[in-house]
Amino acid sequence: MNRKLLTLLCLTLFSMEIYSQTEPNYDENKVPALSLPDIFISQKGKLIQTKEDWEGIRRPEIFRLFESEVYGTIPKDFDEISFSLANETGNPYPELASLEEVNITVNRNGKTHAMRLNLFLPKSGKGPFPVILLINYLPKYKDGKLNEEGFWPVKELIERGFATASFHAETVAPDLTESYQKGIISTLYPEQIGKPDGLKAFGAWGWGAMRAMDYFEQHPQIDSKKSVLVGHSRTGKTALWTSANDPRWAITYANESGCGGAALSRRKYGETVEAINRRFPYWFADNFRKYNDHEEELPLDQHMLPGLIAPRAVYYSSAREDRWADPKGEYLGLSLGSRVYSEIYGKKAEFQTEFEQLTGPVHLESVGYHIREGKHDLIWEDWRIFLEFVKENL
Ligand code: GTR
Repeated sequence: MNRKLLTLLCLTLFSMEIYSQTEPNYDENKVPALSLPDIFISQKGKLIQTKEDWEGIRRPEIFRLFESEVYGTIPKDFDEISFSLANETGNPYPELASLEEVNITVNRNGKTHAMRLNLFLPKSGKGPFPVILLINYLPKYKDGKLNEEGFWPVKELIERGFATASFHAETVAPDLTESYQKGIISTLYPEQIGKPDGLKAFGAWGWGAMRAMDYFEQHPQIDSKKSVLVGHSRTGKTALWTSANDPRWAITYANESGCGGAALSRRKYGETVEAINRRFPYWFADNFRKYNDHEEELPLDQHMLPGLIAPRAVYYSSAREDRWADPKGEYLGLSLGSRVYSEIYGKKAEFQTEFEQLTGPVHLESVGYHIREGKHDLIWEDWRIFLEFVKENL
């Protein structure tokens, strides 16, 4: 390569690097005027007003757009699944709950992957119990600890009559650019590698949640029809996409899921499509990178995601100081998306309050939201408010 060309290349790479490090926007005045794709106009221009047209035409279209342009495919097929119990970790709540450490083993085309699910079942009360699953993105806890109070408040959930389970996302697909394929992707679904809409880490974690549901469905002490899927931040995004793929979840809760989850991409407030794709190129489908700094070219936006879960219940929450996740964009995504609940399914799900005027949680029929003070985290306060919604909607 001649020197001139090399200098030009270096300059281009340098300016791309500078560009990618530009400060996030936190100024409402700099948020672009929103022009969002219409949830109720089909690709052929048909106005969608009935449940039949929604479920027969528009929902499948929107689902396919998210699958191909944002999250990638979650393959549903495998040859065999089996469950066995291990006994490796001490039960932190022996008085309150029994603990099942479940190895879920899945075979496909002669290859095997095993993941670990930890399930607590209440000792008091009569089952079958409703169940809450947390997709835990934190690495496996040291010293064999199973949970972290607040983040996964097992004791409080058990005391309220829930069975509750969790798995570490990394046991299905590592949360790292270099090794995310090392879980189920290279073992069970290698043909997905290299496809622009192939299985990536979010899809793999969602697949893990589906296998947990397979376990719940055959468990005599679990009422799998009363099931709640919970994720925080990156696994909040995952939970939403999982539930769009798998109708077995009665309630889906995404806490502070932000960009690529609850928040509208076109607002470009806080984390942007480009920022997330650069830092986490293995979370979303490769196709999603086409929209780096070109959000306006997306054939969808995140307000179309709740509609894929409807009429099953969906819940979002934000933290006031978590500007990176764009609380207002999360609220707008849900309030606009709730039109599927109200207009197609006839639920009382209209949001009446502007984001700036919110004074407390908004719990409607099958759709709910809260914002709390403080920083990006999943804490007991989030669970406590969310559980009120669960009580009303399960
Ligand atoms: C951030 C990322 C967010 C969010 C978060 C998390 O670094 O930019 O999209 O998912 O991680 O998972 O805690």
